[in-house]
Amino acid sequence: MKESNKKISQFLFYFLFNNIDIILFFILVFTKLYMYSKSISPGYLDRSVIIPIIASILVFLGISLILKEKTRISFLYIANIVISAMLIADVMYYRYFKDIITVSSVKNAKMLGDVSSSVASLFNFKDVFYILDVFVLIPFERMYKRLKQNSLKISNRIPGFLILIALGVVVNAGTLYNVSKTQPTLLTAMSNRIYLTKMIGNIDFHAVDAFNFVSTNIKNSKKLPEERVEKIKDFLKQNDQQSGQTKFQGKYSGKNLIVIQVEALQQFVINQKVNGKEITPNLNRWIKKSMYFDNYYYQVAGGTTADAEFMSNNSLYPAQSGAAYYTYSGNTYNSLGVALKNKGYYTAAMHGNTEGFWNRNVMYKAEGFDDFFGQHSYNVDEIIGLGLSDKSFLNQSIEKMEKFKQPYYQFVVTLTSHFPYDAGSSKYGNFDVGKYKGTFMGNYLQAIHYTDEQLGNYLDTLEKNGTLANSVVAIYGDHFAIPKDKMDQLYNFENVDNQNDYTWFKYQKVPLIMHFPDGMNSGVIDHSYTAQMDLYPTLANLMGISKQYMFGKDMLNDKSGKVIFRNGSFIDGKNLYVSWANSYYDLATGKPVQETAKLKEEKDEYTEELQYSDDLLNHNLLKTFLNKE
Ligand code: GP9
Ligand code: MN
Repeated sequence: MKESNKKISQFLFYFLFNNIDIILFFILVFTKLYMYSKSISPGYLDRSVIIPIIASILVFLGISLILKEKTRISFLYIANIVISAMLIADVMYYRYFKDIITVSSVKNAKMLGDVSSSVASLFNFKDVFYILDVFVLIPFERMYKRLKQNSLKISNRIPGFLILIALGVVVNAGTLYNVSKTQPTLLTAMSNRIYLTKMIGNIDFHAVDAFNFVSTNIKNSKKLPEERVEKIKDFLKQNDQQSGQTKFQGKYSGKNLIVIQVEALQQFVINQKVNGKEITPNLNRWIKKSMYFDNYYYQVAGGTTADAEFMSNNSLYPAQSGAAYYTYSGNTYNSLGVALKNKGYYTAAMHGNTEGFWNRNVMYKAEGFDDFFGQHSYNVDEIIGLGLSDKSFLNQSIEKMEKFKQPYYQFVVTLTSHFPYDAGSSKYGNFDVGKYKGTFMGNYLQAIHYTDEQLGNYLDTLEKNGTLANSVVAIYGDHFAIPKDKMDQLYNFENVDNQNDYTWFKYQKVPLIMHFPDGMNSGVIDHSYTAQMDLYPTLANLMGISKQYMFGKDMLNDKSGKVIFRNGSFIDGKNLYVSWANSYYDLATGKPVQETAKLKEEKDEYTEELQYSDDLLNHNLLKTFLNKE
């Protein structure tokens, strides 16, 4: 008995002695990663993150097991240093941006001026705990390496290596698969990095981010043949002069420009009633004093809100997958902000959510904004849903713009009418939607009614204080509010029986309202087919900027009705092509149309146009084009 006890304790001693580096690494790194996950989840931490945390540690341990013992000790020690340093950087970045560091944000560090200048002030004494062990362990690491022999042969090291790596990889892949099933675009578009990190842990997040970065770079590393570059340039040159007309050119040169992108503002709510009351009484009122485009389509893809911003400010198609705001944030742009800045404008972007959401903190710099007023720049005194309420946000924005140097370009992105439409279900939703109360549709109507009221106040104040007499204003919705899986509620609300792809498309419009200082085209409703890609060329013409390298059209001069969607669907002014069904409809009657040689040609041409935009983004061609001028 005694003998066996002795044997057990001997075994334990040797086991501990032989593996203490592994055990310590596991305990320390797990504690740090878990501490970090807790720190970015001030409200509630989903404990299931423990699984990917452990799985990612297993991968490190697996790699270490293939190494000779002395090397293994060094490897684990250095890995601990690297992970600790990464966590400290992440903790500090989170403190400022409420977001996670990405490879592209580091690469574009110059764009993060405001945070790099205050690194010291972001450091908190508590952060020392993430790295304290590294110093404490210095003598231990040295001594242990001296005592330890490189006794294990490679054949003895392989099994442990294989088992741990396989376990780590399989469990991690499972976690990522689950995320991609519930939120298909989250891993590639990385819209909400905090949420993603809370689900998959810090190490997995950085691995996915690095993977995205490397794969985009590999994809784009092949140089584009010179002829292709020239072809794209020629196409854009021709497209820029497409209409051959220059009506209203420079008409508002020197005026301020205010662009308001409204969250989930779909067109069907405009001039529509529920329970006998107007849903958007304020926008309806302003439409009468403005020019209104009632066939304006949203063209967003994987980047939703960010895509709407991207198109409106650049007239470039959204990325083929993911979000251009993330994947192409290191590119050079000829944005509205850049062009107006070159004309001596002050440029500011404003949004009541955390700065890092949709990578805005990086992208706004690339798009030529002098300042980005995100959540940090506001007094966050009222939160609804994702962030600062539109009411507080717009009121504070007025105070800020009063201090702007004129002329200015102000780009405002609202937030409260975002799904899950909390403005509707909360105390703010006092709008009586009758029988729709408590439904998805009812909540949306209440939320958009709330935002309409805030926009009304905003515009009324700007009118009273004289701003509008000196400014061009454009207001549009970013994308759908009612997703496809809730289309029954939409059709029911709109009393639609004929439910086909044509009908679905008819409802994928957002309003575009343009208000001019001299009341030009006030009350005019333009029915031509237009879309988000067309905003920049139209504004460029009005503000006296040359239309250059834009895929969209100037809506006031080009009535071709051409609209191309990211999935290959298109409108050519007469027909609608639905790419997923490979079918055509007559736009006026809604009747199906057979493919003709001309339609086929158009289809190929428009597919090519999307590829031009992809090539331009993948190879940062605007940098080349602009440098050559
Ligand atoms: C968040 C907001 C929402 O800041 O813009 O983006 P969305 O989920 O609508 O794409
Ligand atoms: Mn949105």
